[in-house]
Amino acid sequence: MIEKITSSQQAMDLEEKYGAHNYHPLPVVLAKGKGAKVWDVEGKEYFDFLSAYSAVNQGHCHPAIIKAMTDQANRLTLSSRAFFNDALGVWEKYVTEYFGYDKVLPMNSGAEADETGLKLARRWGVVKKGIPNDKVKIVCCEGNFHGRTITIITMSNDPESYANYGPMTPGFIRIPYNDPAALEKVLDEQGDEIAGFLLEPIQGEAGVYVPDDGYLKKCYDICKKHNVLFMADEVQCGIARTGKMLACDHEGVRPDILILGKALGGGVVPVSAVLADDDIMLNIKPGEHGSTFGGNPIAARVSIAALQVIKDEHLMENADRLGKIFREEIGKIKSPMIEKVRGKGLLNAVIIKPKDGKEAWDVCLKMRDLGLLAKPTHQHIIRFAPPLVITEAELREAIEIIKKAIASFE
Ligand code: IF1
Repeated sequence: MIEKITSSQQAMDLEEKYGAHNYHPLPVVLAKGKGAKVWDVEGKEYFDFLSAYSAVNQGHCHPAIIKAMTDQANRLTLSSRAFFNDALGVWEKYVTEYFGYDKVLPMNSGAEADETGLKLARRWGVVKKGIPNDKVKIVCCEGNFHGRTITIITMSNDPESYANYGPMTPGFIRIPYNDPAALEKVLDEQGDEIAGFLLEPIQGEAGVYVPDDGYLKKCYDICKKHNVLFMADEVQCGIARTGKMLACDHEGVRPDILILGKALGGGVVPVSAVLADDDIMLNIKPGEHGSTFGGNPIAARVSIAALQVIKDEHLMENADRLGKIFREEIGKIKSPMIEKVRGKGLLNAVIIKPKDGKEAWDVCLKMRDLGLLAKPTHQHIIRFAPPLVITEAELREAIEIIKKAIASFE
């Protein structure tokens, strides 16, 4: 029997009883979304300040993206890569010109794109740099988040990600983030066996950790000196989120391997991708990598629309301008609970100092009651990342809600 949801509680009860308990969601049940707003089952309106972890940069149910999906869905949804289809090549040309690379490899989730990036780097290291196949290594960073597969959690130093999942994958070296000297040291010592350096230009899950100015460029130059690929995971901080098309653009760095996901599909269907030039991309030969849905016609058409919206609606500029207002206004809040606000563009976070036993989770519950949805990462940090289509008026209204929520704990 297919249940009809008539209350939020009913929906939460179903998930509790029948769903795996692999999340601890904020107690709110979304039923509708439009632009920067969402509504729950009872019709209460909220500002969405998570944007599905930056997958909904273009706003909920953007008409142009939905139209691209429905038009294609009524023609051909999936061909698999066993055959060609009349949408993938169009997307491949569009997206490689959009970001300036020779080739693109389409996947679905961000984790799959990161795994693909790791395979491309290792393959390049073995066949082009001449690293022995059983010795090839990748350098990654403390505090990273690149997804949830067993190889990816191997890179993690967060027990919530890696603990008790059995043996990890060999071939990874982790160094401190925001520390070019640490990269220089490991490449000086082991560079001959290192194929790539993988990092998030801004660490999202770690709590919107923005590295020092110049960090990306210094690391890029160190990688070039040691013939190591610079690999940027822009799954969360890419696609205009930080006020530039890519977070690497703030420093004029062009990654050798660019990893995209989330808003690449406009928050409508899963679309992820790896972009690279021929010298890296063409080392994977036909039949050596792929996925059932990777590059499907709906994903291709939706992604073109999703990327076009970013340009047509000047969402980079909007993110840059409104992000500055957000950090300035939140920075003015006089409260012992506000320890720090940090971020770039509309990827921001506020570090909450607990007060009288109340912490970030309680602030998020209060903001929910007042009509704004956000969620803590790592207990004391609240990430604030609204859709990039938010208007200045909506942003200022949302800031007032944040102020009111904080004031309620005074
Ligand atoms: C969860 C975190 C954010 C990502 C970066 C790759 C991926 C992600 C930089 C993998 C995904 C999501 C996953 C989701 C919650 C969310 C998250 F808290 F997990 F870490 F945003 F910070 N690279 N991040 O941020 O992409 O396979 O999920 O499509 O797993 O709880 P995915």
